[in-house]
Amino acid sequence: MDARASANGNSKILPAMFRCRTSAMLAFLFCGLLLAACGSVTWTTSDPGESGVDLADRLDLVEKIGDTHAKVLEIWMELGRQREVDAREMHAVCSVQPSATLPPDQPQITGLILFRQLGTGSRVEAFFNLEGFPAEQNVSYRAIHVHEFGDLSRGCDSTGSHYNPLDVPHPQHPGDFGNFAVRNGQLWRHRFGLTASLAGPHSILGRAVVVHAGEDDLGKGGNQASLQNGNAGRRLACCVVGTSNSEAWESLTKERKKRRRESECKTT
Ligand SMILES: [Cu+2]
Ligand SMILES: [Zn+2]
Repeated sequence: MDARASANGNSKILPAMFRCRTSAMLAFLFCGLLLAACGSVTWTTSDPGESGVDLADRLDLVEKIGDTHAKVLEIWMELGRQREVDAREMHAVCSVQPSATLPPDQPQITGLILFRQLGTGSRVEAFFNLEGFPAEQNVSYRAIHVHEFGDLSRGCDSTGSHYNPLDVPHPQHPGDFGNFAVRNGQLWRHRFGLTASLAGPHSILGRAVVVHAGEDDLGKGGNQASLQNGNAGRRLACCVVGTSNSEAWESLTKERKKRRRESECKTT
């Protein structure tokens, strides 16, 4: 068995193990509730002289078992719904525009940033496809981060600081995407394993992504600003992250494959 087959096998075994464990927990819960129901009836019928209440007690027991069954069923269905939510593929898009407060002599950056997450427990991957940087032959590096607010009322200046829900120093913020190489005025990059999330309490949906003029010093600048924002410089362009369907992601995936084929042809 090769490594991929083994990985597939594991991916099938793990949900099966989860189901078994969940079923066992539910069975345990059901038995516990049943015993509690029986226990309460046994206690009420412990006096042998009260034979006249036997039928009523039995009806009470049947009703309690029915209630217990309904509760277990409800829990089971809720777990099923939760599993569906956890496994749902999520997409988001951010349409980058130059900051409204940017002086006209600055680079006018436009483009798309696409996000995909294959379930609430998965890491995010993203496509960055931007243009409008100075068309220099030399490679330059630009920082991109998620900022706290999706407020573009004063251009990128109103997006606040880096999104920092856990109150940690830069560059440990969930939207610290780091530096991106720019060649011939373009930035094209596919990144995996990002710690940002499209779901849950720390979702980046509705927050801004900011493209900076400079390079991120990744917290090694030796000053306070370095531990807050990486001294990445002016905010050139930004956008607000919003949910989307998978169309843009699929078309960019095709474009990526096409580019890869072209570069392979050039090298052979
Ligand atoms: Cu930033
Ligand atoms: Zn940061």
